[in-house]
Amino acid sequence: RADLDQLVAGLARATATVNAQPLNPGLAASGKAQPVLAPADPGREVGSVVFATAADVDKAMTAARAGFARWSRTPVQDRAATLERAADLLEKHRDALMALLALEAGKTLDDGLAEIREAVDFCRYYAAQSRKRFATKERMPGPTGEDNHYGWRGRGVFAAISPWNFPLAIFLGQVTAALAAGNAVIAKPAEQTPLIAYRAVQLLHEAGVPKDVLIYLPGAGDVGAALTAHPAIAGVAFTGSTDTARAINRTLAEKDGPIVPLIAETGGLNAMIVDATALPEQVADDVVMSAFRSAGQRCSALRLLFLQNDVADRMMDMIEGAASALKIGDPMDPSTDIGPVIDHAQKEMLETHITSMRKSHAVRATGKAPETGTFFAPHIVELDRADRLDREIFGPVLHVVRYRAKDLDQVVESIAASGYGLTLGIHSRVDATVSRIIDRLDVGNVYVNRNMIGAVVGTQPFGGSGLSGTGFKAGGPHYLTRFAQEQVVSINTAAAGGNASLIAMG
Ligand code: UN1
Repeated sequence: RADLDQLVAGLARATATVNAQPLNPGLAASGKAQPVLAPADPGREVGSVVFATAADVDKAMTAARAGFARWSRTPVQDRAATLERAADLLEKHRDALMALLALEAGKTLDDGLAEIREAVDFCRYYAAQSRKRFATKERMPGPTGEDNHYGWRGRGVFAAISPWNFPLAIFLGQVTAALAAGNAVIAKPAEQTPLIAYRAVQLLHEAGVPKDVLIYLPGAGDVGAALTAHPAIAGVAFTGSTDTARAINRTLAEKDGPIVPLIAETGGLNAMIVDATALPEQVADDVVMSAFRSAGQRCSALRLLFLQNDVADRMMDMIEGAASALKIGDPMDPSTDIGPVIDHAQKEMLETHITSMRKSHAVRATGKAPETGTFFAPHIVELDRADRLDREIFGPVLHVVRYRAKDLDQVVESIAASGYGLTLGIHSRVDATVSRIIDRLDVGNVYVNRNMIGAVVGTQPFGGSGLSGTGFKAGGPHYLTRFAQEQVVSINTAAAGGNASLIAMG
């Protein structure tokens, strides 16, 4: 309790307005000043930022090209140490970052703390991975008189385009992966959450990432579009909607300059299957956590729950009971379970969805949301068929379908038919059922007899396939290699002089 009081007092002190200033000399953004408003309290200005315009992209690129030339030759160990210093700084500024996450993104204190933890983990994990993979060249066997050295290098200037739902963790996950692999980065945060990204970039600069190696470019969609279309861009890391990922793919295909990769994590129409052998109390907890916590604003969140008929009534009662105990309100209050949704547009989208669902389905709200601010109470929608839901509804709305035990294969087919493949939950104590479901579905992250959110960096690499993205797993052992390029140097050691110094570099 004393710790909590101290934390809350610290947060109150840390809620100063953040007015983003140009971070790079000569690279002041040329757009309009934008006020950033708090979703929980729209009268409150969290700070302001000047948005970049498409015209600023070229200047940023020229600077970042110069930064890349130096950073790519900086020893891997030094780059890794810089990211580790950034992790220390994030921890040091925890309270101020939590306050900003609550104000700008409406994150509860639990979610804010977890998000900072994740950002710190990304810094440390990618630093460690870069040391392991990139610090030494591997010697490949060759015939007598020949030596082959296999190694990795950065690709150039990466664009990092990130979402508002994890404005610190995903933002820094992309940025630090690209940096650890030896790239320079131009980072465009979501337009709803530019201030937390601004603070993160400031801290990385303070840790020693040169200002022209990491360039902060806040702005709207036109800035992202100009960035991905720039001929000198060497790759794009993107998290956001499937439609935007497609648009980026088209832009990359058509732009001048080198052929470059897209690393994309997009949406999900994530399902959970609960059979009659599941433990009801655990199901209720896990469903509420997966569907409603973080106001359902996670790509990993549960959208479509399949309940076996025999247990469905009881499970529904327990889920509704647990959901109605959630407290919706001020994200800075430690007793709050669910904060606001990100903005008015998102709230309206949810209201429109619920209104249209009400026409032919039973819909129940399980709590009461405050009137002011962009709050939205959790809702449960009972569907007669899974295909009534054909797109991701990003918010605290759970869709439920009942199924008969003999129709399990149809349930699995209907999940596959959505085309998404991000997360999947299974609650069953029959191993054969669990394997049968897993075998038939192309889903990136499967959670068995637990909730289906909160993948842990390093042990639960996260990312999906199909409509859910390129399938490269953030926080996993192979992620960094997606940002780097391989090079093999083959040396004729029998030639006069022997090139001994080149061989030594292996
Ligand atoms: C997202 O919401 O964009 O596992 C993906 C989790 C988080 C999800 C991140 N890492 O819940």
